[in-house]
Amino acid sequence: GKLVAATHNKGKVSELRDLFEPLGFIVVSALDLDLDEPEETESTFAGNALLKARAAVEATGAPALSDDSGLAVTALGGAPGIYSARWAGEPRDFYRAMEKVEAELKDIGAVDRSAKFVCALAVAWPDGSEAVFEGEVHGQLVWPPRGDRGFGYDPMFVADGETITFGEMDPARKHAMSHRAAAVAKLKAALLS
Ligand code: ITT
Repeated sequence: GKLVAATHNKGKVSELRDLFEPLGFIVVSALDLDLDEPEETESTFAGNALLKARAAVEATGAPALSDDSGLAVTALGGAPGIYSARWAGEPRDFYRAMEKVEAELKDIGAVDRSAKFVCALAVAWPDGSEAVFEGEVHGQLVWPPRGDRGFGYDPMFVADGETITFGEMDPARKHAMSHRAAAVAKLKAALLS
């Protein structure tokens, strides 16, 4: 069936397509449909994901899938967290956002460079039912950033057990280990149970 990817982020649309089309869904994005972007007023990834999925169901009448995600840096108390997109400013410049992470780590003389990506995936159906699933991937931040694949903070993130950044990694490999993949695995398990 048709599934609306309730996101305006091209990197997410392409990852959600890769992850859901093999399951038989036709993924149409909020960009394709020119949907309004709801204001993210909740204080958690899960809350914002549900808010975006509900808004897309209301606008389209079709089932919707949303993704709220971000980078949580241990030494920065979990920042930028739910504000990860906003740290890039307007128009979005993720090099600047990565520089800001690095500058804040430098300011506090952080030795701990651990971080995690978090992804909350929400599904909402026209009958009002909904569900949300969270996934994480832990790693270390490197400077300078490396690689031009992926999106967002990928060029400064090396997942535990890896030597290259998500920005250098083959997308299929990133999809097999990412926070988004972990959330998708939970979602699949729930939908198929
Ligand atoms: P939508 O709300 O329209 O989905 P957005 O980009 O505003 O798009 P978020 O509010 O969830 O989405 O912000 C997520 C940010 O976290 C995203 O812009 C990236 O900077 C970062 N992020 C999330 N997943 C990532 C990934 O797999 N790799 C790198 N950065 C990621």
